[in-house]
Amino acid sequence: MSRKPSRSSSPDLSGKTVPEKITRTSAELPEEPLLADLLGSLTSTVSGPAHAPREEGVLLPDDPSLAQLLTQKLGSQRLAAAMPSNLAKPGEFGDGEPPTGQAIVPADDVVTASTVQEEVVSDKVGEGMPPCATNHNQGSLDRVRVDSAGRAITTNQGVPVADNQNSLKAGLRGPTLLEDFILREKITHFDHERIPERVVHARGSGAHGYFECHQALTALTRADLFSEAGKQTPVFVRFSTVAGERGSADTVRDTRGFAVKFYTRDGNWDLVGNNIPVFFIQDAMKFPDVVHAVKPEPHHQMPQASSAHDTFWDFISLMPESIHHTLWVMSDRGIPRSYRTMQGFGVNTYRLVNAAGQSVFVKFHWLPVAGTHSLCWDEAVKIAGADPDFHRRDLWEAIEAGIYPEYELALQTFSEEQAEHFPFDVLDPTKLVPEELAPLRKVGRLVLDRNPDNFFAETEQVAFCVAHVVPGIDFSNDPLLQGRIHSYLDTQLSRLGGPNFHELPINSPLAEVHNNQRDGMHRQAIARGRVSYEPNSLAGGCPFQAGPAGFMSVRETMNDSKVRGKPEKFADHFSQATLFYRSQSPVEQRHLIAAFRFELSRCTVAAVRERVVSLLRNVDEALAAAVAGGIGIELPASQPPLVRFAGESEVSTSAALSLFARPGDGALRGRRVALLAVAGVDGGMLRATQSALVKVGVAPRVLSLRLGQLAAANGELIEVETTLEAMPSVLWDAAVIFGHPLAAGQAIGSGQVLEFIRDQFRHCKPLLVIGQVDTLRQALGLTLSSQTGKTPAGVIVNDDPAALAEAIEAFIAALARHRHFEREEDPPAV
Ligand code: HDE
Repeated sequence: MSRKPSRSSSPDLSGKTVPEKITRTSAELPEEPLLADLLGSLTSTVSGPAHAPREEGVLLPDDPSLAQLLTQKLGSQRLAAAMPSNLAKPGEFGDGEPPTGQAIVPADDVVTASTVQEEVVSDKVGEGMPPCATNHNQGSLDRVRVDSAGRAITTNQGVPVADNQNSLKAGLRGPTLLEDFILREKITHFDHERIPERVVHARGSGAHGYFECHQALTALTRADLFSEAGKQTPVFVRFSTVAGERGSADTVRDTRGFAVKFYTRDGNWDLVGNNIPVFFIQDAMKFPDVVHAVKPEPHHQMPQASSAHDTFWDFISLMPESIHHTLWVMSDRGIPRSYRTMQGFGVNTYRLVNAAGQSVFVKFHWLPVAGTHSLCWDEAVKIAGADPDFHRRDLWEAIEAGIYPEYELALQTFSEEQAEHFPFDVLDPTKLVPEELAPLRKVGRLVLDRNPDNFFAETEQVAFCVAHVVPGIDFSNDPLLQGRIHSYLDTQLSRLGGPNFHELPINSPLAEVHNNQRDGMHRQAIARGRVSYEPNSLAGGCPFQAGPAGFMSVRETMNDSKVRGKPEKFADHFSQATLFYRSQSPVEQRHLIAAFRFELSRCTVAAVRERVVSLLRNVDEALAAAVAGGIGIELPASQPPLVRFAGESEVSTSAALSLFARPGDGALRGRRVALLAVAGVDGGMLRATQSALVKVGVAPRVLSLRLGQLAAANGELIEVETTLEAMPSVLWDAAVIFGHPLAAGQAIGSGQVLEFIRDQFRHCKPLLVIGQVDTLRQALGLTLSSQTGKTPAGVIVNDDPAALAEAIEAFIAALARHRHFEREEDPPAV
């Protein structure tokens, strides 16, 4: 039996050395004449030959177990004696910094062991005494990853299963026996495979990645992840919709969740944000109401994942503070093209705190490097049928293909004094801070470069919690944020079945976890020793209070009455809604109006529809008039606004609020382009187009009516990669149409081809028509000509093989613009 060397110092939570003044070892303490007493007490607890007679004095017995026991008992006495009082106690009073706790390292590791038989080694109990001061229940996910290559099936007890096809029966045609523990274990586990889905944000997709800090931000924050340029911190990100159930479609109109878990050296920080910078409500008290209003109506559980129903608009129209967020959801932000192309926002105001305890307010922003791009509503609806996993698939496929989604983290920081001069309250989550008042500062980048191994174990079981902050990040008094601090931890208790969800591998921090919390459902950590309280002397005071090295809340003077109410500035519900609407381009405004028209057309109660319009009159008269016209009603009187602040620093339009303000880096990686062809296609032109697109990072796929091979005009056989049935128009960003054979042959008569071309056109996607413009004319009923200049925006026609390269170049430029809304019509002619 070999002993491991004792520790010489005790690491604190972040691996730093504990300040010398509080680290003493009991070996340095004066010897005390306790052995004789000890041996006396041993004889009452230990039987066997090692009973040392009292008079034999202090010699350690030959029996190693007894020697261990003696060392433990003696060491324990000394450890306890080394702490004659609780030196930290006086520091608990007054409002100074919390003192660092006392920590005394025992002379021997066995002193704090649960059992002196810890030295016993086995495959199960391990290699004997563990390296102390560590929590082995944490670490990379490698420790729990399972692979069954070359393995036989076993039960959960590891018993090999001889027959995984048949249950145990009394005769081949007889009843199944209760004795069949293998069948019962398998079925029982299956019966319990589901856990409650999230109350909100049930539908989501996740990925691993890292955050890399651009420059040290130590003047602003002591948060470890911002401590030096180039520092990388592992992250897990989950994107989600809000209203729909776990199996609902991705492309519904909704706010999107953008939750990031940073596994920092000082513990986990969860930045649980959305793709919209403001929220519906101003106080946590109203969250259950807004969620109940938007969720399917309780009597018939309809509609799924949609706000287009009476209860939602009833609530919104009575809650004017919600109109700003509602405008954002009705804009194209509510139907993003991809998780890779949407912004993220922390929404609530937080604080950054530096090592000196000084703090500034901060708003967090995620800026997608690929730019902000959205879908068209008609397209989003059709995608929900064609591929309900559209966003999940896009994220997964992009990462698998090495096209790593990337976002810049930008901060808006401002002091309390600056905030006081803003015409809105920064504690009001229905307000944003215009970039004109506080510019964005890019401080790092988030890269998602690894798909999860297992959706349930990672994406479903990940538990984000607004209360997970680290030293250097703190809360503001935003009443919504304050409520969130409670809600997230609370919800995990029922969703993940108890208080130990932090031990699930995806949730466990990389930073060391040491505390006296014990037991509970599904406990995994095996805490060593008999001490589970603080202060203690029997474990040398450990784990001890970290003092100023730990998380310290920003010191804030409070001198006010206990009240329920809102600050006055919270009453301005419309200034920023107006700012948002007026900052949208005409195209975006059109889309927004159409979204209101659609949603309200689905409302069955006329008074609710009218009330929404009466609210919109306070935002913008033209908007209200357009929506009223869209649903066929007269303009109702406007709702009386409470107040409207138009302070000097308020901005009337903010370019950054338009989706078009951030087109991205123009890279085409990850765009889906269809090469629509039928037999007889010009093989040379198809190949030339294909390779030109591959060169710019697009993976074009040959699309036709049926799978198999196409015989090109030059005799070449071209593999069809997918079909119009499997991947209709809405699943592509752009298309190249090889016109001649389509026009000449039977294919153009196919409704699917016509529909494909029509939808590509209607959704304003780039189109390259090679060979025969008649194809388009037939499909769209439009007169097109490359010569007469009548070609609509984003449509490139090429009927001259010599000019193919030029046409492809123009198509690539059109693709980089994503959509060509100049050709959009409402209602659509095509
Ligand atoms: Fe959440 N929210 N929320 N929320 N939220 C949850 O926590 C809640 C709010 C957000 O991918 C729940 O684990 C309250 C704002 C995201 O797992 C729950 C209030 C913002 C996610 C909860 C809010 C969010 C959640 C449900 C008002 C944008 C999904 C399941 C006081 C900044 C995280 C869960 C994931 C999830 C409560 C308002 C974002 C019930 C009480 C504002 C992205 O705890």
